[in-house]
Amino acid sequence: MKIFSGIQPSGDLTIGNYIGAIQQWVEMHKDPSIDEQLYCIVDMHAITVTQDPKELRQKSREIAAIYIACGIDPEKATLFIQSHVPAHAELAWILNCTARIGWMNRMTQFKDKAGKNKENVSLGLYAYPSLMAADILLYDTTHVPVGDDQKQHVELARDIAQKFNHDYASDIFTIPAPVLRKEGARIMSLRDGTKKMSKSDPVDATRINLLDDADSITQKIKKAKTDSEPMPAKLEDLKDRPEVKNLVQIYASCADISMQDVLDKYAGANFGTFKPALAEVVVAKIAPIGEKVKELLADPAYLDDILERGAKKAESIAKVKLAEVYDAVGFIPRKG
Ligand code: ATP
Ligand code: LTN
Repeated sequence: MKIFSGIQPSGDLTIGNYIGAIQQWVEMHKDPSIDEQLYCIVDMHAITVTQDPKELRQKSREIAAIYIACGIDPEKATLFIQSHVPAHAELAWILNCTARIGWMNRMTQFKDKAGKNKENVSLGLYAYPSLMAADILLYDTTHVPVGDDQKQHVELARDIAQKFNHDYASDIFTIPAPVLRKEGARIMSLRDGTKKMSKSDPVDATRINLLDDADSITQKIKKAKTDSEPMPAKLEDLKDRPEVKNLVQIYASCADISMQDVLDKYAGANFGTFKPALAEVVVAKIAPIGEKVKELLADPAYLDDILERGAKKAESIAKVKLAEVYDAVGFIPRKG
């Protein structure tokens, strides 16, 4: 098994990114059937919407620190910055020529992000899924652990890989599969249980940031939308209570128990009891991450060294795959 995943260095990482993506990656460290794990900081994806260059640089290092603070071991996984390995952009161009416009038009994330502004967003935002396919396909990735919102993009990467292999009568690309958590693949906004919690939401109160302090976490949970019923006893009773379901989900993930375990503990309780208990488990999980990130950011040379080693390792794999692709499409190799 080969694993690849990534996060954009845009905005502050949320507990949704942690539960949906990073927590899965950390758990994968224990799986002996995994041969290779690569976790990328996808800065080239981030510039598909406007970014402040200074902030982008700072966030890219911060994400590296967050990966490590959350438990990703740089000795077990390759951590690197996407723009350090040019093969990603190079393969993305080739895949732009394999992917079909009709496939891109089906991507719901583009529709959501472009909204009514479709004519005025960047071409990069539209082409983004083929860059993501390049990220995945360069490394013979078999499994891509992501949150629910990225499933469609991984499925598109499969379609692109299959079409390329077919068009060039080759088996150059391994066909990847998305890996989603059974519970927690989609953490919702604290203010609207039908909307994904997102680091680019303009309202900070909708999310818990991984670098929030204990006070703001407690305040945000206190003000999170709920309803006037007490906590239910059965999972099916959460069906029409998306906000409550989301809080139970967050509790379960942070305390490492099932959602049913949470209900067994709090059935019949009101939110005056449940919310402070939830804040406590979230703070216990998140606060140490913030502390560790601060320590790591105080030593940029250490982080840069890990990222440089990661880029070298990633490049050595990516280069070989890109050369196979160039050969298959009919590009003449350079003499020297
Ligand atoms: P944005 O809203 O700015 O697009 P994002 O919060 O969705 O950002 P990404 O960089 O797009 O963050 O996502 C990184 C990873 O985190 C992906 O695997 C994505 O599926 C996962 N993820 C993001 N938000 C959530 C969420 N609310 N619940 C579960 N997983 C999530
Ligand atoms: N598009 C993803 C980030 C991403 C990614 C990837 C995830 C870019 N390349 C490759 C998994 C594999 C997002 O979360 N917005």
